[in-house]
Amino acid sequence: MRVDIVSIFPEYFAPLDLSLIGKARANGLLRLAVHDLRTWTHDVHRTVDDTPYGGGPGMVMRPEPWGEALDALAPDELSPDGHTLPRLVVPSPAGVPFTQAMAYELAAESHLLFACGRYEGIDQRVLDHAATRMPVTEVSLGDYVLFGGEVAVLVILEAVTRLLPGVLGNAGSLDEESHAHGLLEAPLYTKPATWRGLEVPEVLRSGDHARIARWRRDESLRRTASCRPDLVGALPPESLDARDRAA
Ligand code: 6GU
Repeated sequence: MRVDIVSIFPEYFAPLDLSLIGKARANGLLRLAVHDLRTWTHDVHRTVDDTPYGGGPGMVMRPEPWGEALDALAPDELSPDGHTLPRLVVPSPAGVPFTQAMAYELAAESHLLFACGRYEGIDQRVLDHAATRMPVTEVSLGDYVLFGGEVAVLVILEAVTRLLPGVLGNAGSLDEESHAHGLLEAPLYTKPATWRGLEVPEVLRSGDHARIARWRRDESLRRTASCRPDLVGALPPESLDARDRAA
């Protein structure tokens, strides 16, 4: 997968050299480039913002540098390597909620282009114009406000990269984890069997795989009902059996 990120703070993305994302980059599963938006300014002050039309607090990102950045990174002409237009992803507290389902959707794209807004946001015409040429998705991490899109891109990219084929050593972990089946994962334990007087649940040491699966299912439901009742409500009815309902 190819990923381009445009930001006025390219330094925010230093952690993308680390750990499993760094490894995915090193072995070519992820082709990532970070671009400074100010590359596409032409005044001595390299201005990217101005006051909002209609008044109000703060500043808005001017459309011209963004227009040039998107022209450069998503050119209309087909390049020699036969590329297709990217999907433009714009982090914004006003976007659609980012979910594991959307992470899978983005992981299936061949090219993502992230536009990181700062200040109050980007001039709307940038997104409207881009949408005439490529798919555009405004994405929110949740119901709170960040300074800008940079940290959101780190989150989204981590969720997406671990779904790329070949990135996770054990792809089975994708099937067991929280949100894989609309439920939160059951609690986990490792050795020692007793620690500070606390025991690992006996069932997990029983070797009875059917009992263990049933225990995990019950704990998963219990935890989800407690932390995320909204998720239990959203489960398809056929995904709950009689034992689930009793538990
Ligand atoms: Cl994606 N961006 C910003 N700036 N704030 C947010 C967000 C995104 N998601 C929640 N708050």
